[in-house]
Amino acid sequence: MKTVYNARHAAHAATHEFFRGRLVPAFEVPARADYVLAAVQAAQLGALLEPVDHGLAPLERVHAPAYLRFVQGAWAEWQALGGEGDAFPAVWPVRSLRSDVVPPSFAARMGLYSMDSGTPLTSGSWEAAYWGAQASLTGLDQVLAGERSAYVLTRPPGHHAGADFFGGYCFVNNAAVAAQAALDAGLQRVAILDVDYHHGNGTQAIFYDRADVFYASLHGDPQTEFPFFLGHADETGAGAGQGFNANFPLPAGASNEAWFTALEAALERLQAYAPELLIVSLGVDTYGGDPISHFKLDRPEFSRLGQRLAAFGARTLFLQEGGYATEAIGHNVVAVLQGFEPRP
Ligand code: Q9C
Ligand code: ZN
Repeated sequence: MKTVYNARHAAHAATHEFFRGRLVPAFEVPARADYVLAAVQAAQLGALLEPVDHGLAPLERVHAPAYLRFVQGAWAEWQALGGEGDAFPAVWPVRSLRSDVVPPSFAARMGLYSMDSGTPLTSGSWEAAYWGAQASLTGLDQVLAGERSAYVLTRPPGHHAGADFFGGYCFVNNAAVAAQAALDAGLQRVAILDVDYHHGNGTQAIFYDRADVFYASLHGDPQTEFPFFLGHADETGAGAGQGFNANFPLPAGASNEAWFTALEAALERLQAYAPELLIVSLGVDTYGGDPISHFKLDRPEFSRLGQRLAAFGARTLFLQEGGYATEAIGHNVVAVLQGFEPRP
């Protein structure tokens, strides 16, 4: 399996994030991708490709152009204001406040275009996220050209980013960009299977009223887990998209048996949909040793996941999402990919 590696991921390097009233060392760090790259190379998984630039247009198919422009210029604005550390939002247009007027104040726009205070915006956030989307499009090109599968190694992750907001460590929704590009290339049914520990609220919302992208997700129950405000089982799609969204929330601490039972239920729905392409939002924060998540998967389970996805039989594009047990995520990701495509 070929890997498209976004080397510019390292431009996004947050030092700290807020946690229980303190700034703590950031969880979503460049070393994550370094460890995955080392593991992919050690396993001799296949060729490493660089991202090919497809421009801004494919990002604008799923994100509001004004939002993308904001993220692109945010660091310069923050610097001009005298911001010293990474940039964080401080105010949000919640219920009873207006979000239909866009004040020129940076603080106002930082809040308008974000969902949480846990996502530091740094000097290189845009560069890293832009090239992550390009890497995703490059991986899609490989699969559309006949590869059975491809893996996109990038960060920051994407699945929490909505059409016009960042959050959950995500700025550009790579899975959504790739899914839309696949449709624009002529496909008619694309499925996204999100196995990250967290519900991919951005991906769900982007395709919620559409039938051409089926979104299925297994995740920690939003009653107790981030992103809290989306990911419940009764979210089944709206309008033309009714029936094309399927959530499988599991309690924190769920057993591996429960996780694989939910995986079967999700795959059953996807099989009925018969997608021409399967995009896997591959977060490995489902790992038992993950510092911010509460499932219990380990190497054998990641390998079993890869095997099961191979048996599903679709052309498959794997996109890297979360996973914060930094030194372990390379082995966990490689277990999935080698389970999918055992070495000859
Ligand atoms: N101190 C992804 O896995 N906040 N995002 C956690 C921990 C948000 C995770 C707080 C976690 C977002 C792509
Ligand atoms: Zn996650």
